[in-house]
Amino acid sequence: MSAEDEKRVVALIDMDCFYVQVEERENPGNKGKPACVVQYKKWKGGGIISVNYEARAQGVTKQMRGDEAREKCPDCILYRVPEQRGKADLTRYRDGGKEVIDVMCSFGVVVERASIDEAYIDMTAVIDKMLSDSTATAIDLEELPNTYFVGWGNDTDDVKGVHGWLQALSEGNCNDNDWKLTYGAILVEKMRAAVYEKTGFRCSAGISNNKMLAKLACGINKPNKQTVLPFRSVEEFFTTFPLKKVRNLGGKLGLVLREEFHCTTMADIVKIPERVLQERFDSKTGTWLYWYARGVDHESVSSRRLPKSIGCNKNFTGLAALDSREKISHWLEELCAEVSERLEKDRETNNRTAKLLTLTVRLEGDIRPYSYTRSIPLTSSYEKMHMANACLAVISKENPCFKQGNTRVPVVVTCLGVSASKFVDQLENNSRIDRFFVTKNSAETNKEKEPYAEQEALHENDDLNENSTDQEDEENEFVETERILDIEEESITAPEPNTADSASECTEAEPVSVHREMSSMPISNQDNCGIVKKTGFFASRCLDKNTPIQSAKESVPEPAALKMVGLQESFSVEELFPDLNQVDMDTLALLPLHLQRQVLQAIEARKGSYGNDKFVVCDKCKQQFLREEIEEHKDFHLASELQKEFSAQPSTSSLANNSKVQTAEKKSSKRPLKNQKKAAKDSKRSRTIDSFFGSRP
Ligand code: TTP
Repeated sequence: MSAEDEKRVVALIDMDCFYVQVEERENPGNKGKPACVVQYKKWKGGGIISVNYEARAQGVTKQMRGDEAREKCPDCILYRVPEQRGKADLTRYRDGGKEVIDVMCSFGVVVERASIDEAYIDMTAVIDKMLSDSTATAIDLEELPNTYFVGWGNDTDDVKGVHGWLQALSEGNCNDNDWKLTYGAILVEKMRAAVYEKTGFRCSAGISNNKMLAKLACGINKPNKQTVLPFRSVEEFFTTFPLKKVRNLGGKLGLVLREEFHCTTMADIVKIPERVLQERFDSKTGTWLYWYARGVDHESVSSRRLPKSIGCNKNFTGLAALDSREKISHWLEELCAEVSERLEKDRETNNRTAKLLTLTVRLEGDIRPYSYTRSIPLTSSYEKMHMANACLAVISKENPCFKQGNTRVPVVVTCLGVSASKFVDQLENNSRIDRFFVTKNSAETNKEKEPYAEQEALHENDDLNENSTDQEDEENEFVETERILDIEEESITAPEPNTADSASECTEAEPVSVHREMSSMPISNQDNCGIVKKTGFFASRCLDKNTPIQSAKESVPEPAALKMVGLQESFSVEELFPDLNQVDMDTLALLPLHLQRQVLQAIEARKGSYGNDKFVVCDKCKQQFLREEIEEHKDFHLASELQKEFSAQPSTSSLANNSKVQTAEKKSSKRPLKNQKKAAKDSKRSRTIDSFFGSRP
């Protein structure tokens, strides 16, 4: 490990028996008594998902059912996870987790929420400041009341190792990193005390130089304790530490190491040459693993206090498996109703909007189960039926029986998951169009101001997890465990430090898993699903359908002073115009030419997808119109002709308006945006007059 690796001070803070603590806070009279939280109750008292330490002392474990817990410990209190819409309602646990995060954030450290009850903390800046201010002097033993030092304890007078450690510090037998970790430990003691004082919850922590070591250290001493893992103790510690308990090595990568290389501890991996690891995996993963086995992990703690995704899932085992379109549709609605509610609350509280919906489906398959994940762009509407219908459309597309209009599903669904992610700042989202029209300088400034963009790219399936105990559930029993977790990547590659992205990242434990990038169905554009079309920013600006679709050539040329921000790639035509049937031509004219062309092409393509008989060409203006709109449109021509006959003034056609716009623009090129808006307004006004005539042939 280089000095670079010792620069950071990182902690993982994990709540002790979290769900039980949340329940105990609601029922203070029960504190100190053995208790568990169970999910669902029909079969054998429900599945246990959290056990307090009093119950653990009496032999109760998470692997048991409620009834077994009572057999072991008759006094054991069984709290049940509340239910809503036939599934677990985790609101009170989520809210509890958020309270804890708020306390941590008040310490000025970088906080990355990793799951419902865990967060990584990077304290480097705060500690460096303490050390440079020389406020760091002698350390009092009382400042570390619950701290353990790995590799420094003994079985007799210094179990925690704190005496030995502090003595080494006072004798100068230490380096900068040792001081940093010690001050980190003091800070974490304070944070944990504050969490208890403000929320009433106890937690444990691990303190070291990186995420992997901090996580590992956290599990060593629980509950209500914290453990420092100094880098100098890592080598020895790894000689016995099982690799399957190490973050990122619990999945397939760990399996290969165990089965092919016969590694059981981290020290076993150290014996494998880097070249061999590179050959078996790939060059990047091999090198990463080589260093990881030596305690080196460069993954940074990214500032994130809000979850990267909001979602829920439900298992349907045995006879409860979904074997008809109706059942699937019903449960999609239930799941989407929950997600929708939580998204609305999130939008209100955190001023952000999700842009992607990820559907995960597990099927029972002919030979073995398999699952797939599909992503659907999400417009600003969180309406549950929009989402449910879009998901159903995806499932219908995947399932040939649905395509044939068959109501029976040949492959039954055993798990459904719906999760929204890719959050963007609400204000930013509302003014997406404005971002097309900024001057070059402000475009650059905007870019600098977008720390969110990086966070948007992150995606974590923290809501989608299922417990293996589900397999043993009885027929007709809907048993599930829903949990917000820092799910480990299952692929056999080195994890990308903080660049984990995309909805296709969804981790699936099933043998066959199909991942595809984006579905081609924007959520607000799925006519076959009966989705309300007027959604998104442009909905409020939609004009009457009589507006003929003009060619890009006729619209306002791109003013030289207006530059596209380097963000255009992130806007799809669907995002800009969720309903291509109702494109506002004034607004379209304000876009750069190449985008206008894209939109017009999309409109053309859309017409094609309707089938030719849906459209007819007006013999007067040669524009295409929906069949049902053509009569109304002909009235428009009739009215215009009448108007011409009665008036000596030239017609107020849209072409005339466009030329007005161009003239106005030439006159005052200094304020092109204002002029364009004004021109657009004029155009709108005159079209209203035309529409008036149009309605009176
Ligand atoms: P854990 O951190 O694994 O467990 P815990 O907090 O109950 O106990 P401790 O950390 O002290 O050992 O899980 C955090 C919460 O996640 C837990 O309180 C309940 C929930 N959970 C599930 O919903 N399903 C599960 O399968 C598990 C293991 C936990």
